[in-house]
Parts: sequence; structure tokens; C-alpha cells
Amino acid sequence: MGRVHAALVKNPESTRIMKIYRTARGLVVEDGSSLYFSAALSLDSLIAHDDLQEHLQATLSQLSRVEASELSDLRAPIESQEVWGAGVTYYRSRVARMEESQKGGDFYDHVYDADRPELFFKATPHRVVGPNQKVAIRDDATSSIPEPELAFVISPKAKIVGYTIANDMTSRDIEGRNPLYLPQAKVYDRACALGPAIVVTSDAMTGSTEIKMEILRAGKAEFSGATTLAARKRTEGELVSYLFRNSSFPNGCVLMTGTGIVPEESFALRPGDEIRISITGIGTLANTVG
Ligand code: DO4
Ligand code: MG
Repeated sequence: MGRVHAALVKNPESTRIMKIYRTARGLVVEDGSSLYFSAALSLDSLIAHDDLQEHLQATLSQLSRVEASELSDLRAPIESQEVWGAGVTYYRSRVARMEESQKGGDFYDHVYDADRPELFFKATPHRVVGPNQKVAIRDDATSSIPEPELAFVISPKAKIVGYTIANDMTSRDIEGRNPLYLPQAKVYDRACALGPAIVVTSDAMTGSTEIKMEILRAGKAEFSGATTLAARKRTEGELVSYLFRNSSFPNGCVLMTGTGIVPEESFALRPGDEIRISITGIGTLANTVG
């Protein structure tokens, strides 16, 4: 099990960072080296707490201690939340989209520099898969890529209560034909993966936090790339405040914060590829294409 990375720790009072896993049986809370299980707690009710870290610490004594084997059947750490995405928040994404676009490429340039970020609807919970589950390629797409992203878990009152890892699967040939096809390129069954856990912290993640992605084909590395949060152009506050403008999220929501890693244009995912996305302090989200 992972340990908290210094990048997550801003003040000594909050060094006790916890993780929430969702399994087929219920929720598992990791606190240091201890694991606690509850079949009764729901993510919807937890995410409603703006002080989630303190709330969880106060709740632990009522939960049962369990062994690591309890984490064998992980599910996406989501219940009723909508998943949204931010786009073109890294220079690499701006450049790649402009190259891929047959029409409308300058839209990406404009949105990179604009005050208002690109925010788009990504998934309802039934379209989201968890760790080790299969993500999908659309039948009518010819070039699909994974997008490795940090995701915010946000309370109904617009407070970031945790972080997780997201894979924003994208049919880039469909989006490349016309930016108005974005919803079809982005929203389809099993187009989003989340996990393995929500890191619960009230501290912002620092710029040195690393995001890495490796794509294995027949067990061999076919692509690898890395970036850090320092390369993201938008702050946590601006992304969340634009998302909540005139929009309410009664059960909170998940916001993917954009990709800074895009494989070269000649690359396309194939069935059987394994996608491994790691973020400092959170862990690794692994999915196979199928
Ligand atoms: O503009 C299209 C979406 C971009 C995106 O998903 C990203 O930059 O991560
Ligand atoms: Mg994306």
C-alpha cells in the first residue's frame, strides 16, 4: 500500500492523509498502515462533508479493522457523481489537438489562452470503470488514446475533499474531424476509468506531483510519458469555480483536470493494451483495453 508523498503534505497538522477504496462489498478506509471496512458508509454521504478528513478520522473507531486481502475486488471510487473534464490545460494538449485537427484547430489555441477554461461533461457513473476493469475503444473510431489525469473529488459546496486518478479515453480521429464531435469522442460506455482510491486531504497537491503513463503491448512498453502538475496552466480554484457557475451537484462531482501527456499521432490503442497511470501519493490505475 502506498505511503503519503511529501508533495501532498503542506502543514504538519494534516500529515495523516487517508485513502478511501470502494470494493464490491463496501468501502475500505486506509489510515497509515491500517485498513478499516464499512458496508454501511456511502461515498455520496462522505463526499457531502467539506471536512471529510476530520470526519473520517472521527468515524474510524466505529469501523472494523480488516486485512489487505479486503482490497482484492476494487471498483471505481464513485457512486452518484457526474464526471466532468477540463481540456487543454497543458501546453502539450494544446499542441497535440492543433496537430490532430482537420478543422477548427485554432479553437484549442484560443481556449488555452482564454480566461474561461474548456469544461465538458464526461460520464455518468455507469460509464465509469474501476481498477483492473476494461476500458473501451469505440467501434467507429480509428485512433483512440488514453489521457492520464489528476481528478478532483468535489463536495456539493464546491470544496475539493480528495483526489484520484482518471483515464479520459478519447477517440482522437473523431474529435480531430470536427471539434463539435467532442461529446462523441469522449462520452461512451467504459470511456472513463477512476481509481484506485480517493486520497482524502484538505491540502492542494503541489507542482512537483508527478503523473506518469505507460502503455504495455504484449507485456512490452509501447509508450511511456511523464509530466508534473507544475505544467498545468489552470489553478484548482479557477477550474472548480467555473464548473460550479450556475450548476449544482447535489452529490458532489469528479473533475478530471486535463492531460499533459499525449502519445504521438501515429500511436493508436489496440485491444489487449494495458494502460498504467501513476500519480505521486495516490497510486497506480491499471486498465486493459477490451
Ligand atoms: O479539447 C478537447 C479535450 C482535451 C482534453 O480532454 C484534455 O486536454 O485533457
Ligand atoms: Mg482529457
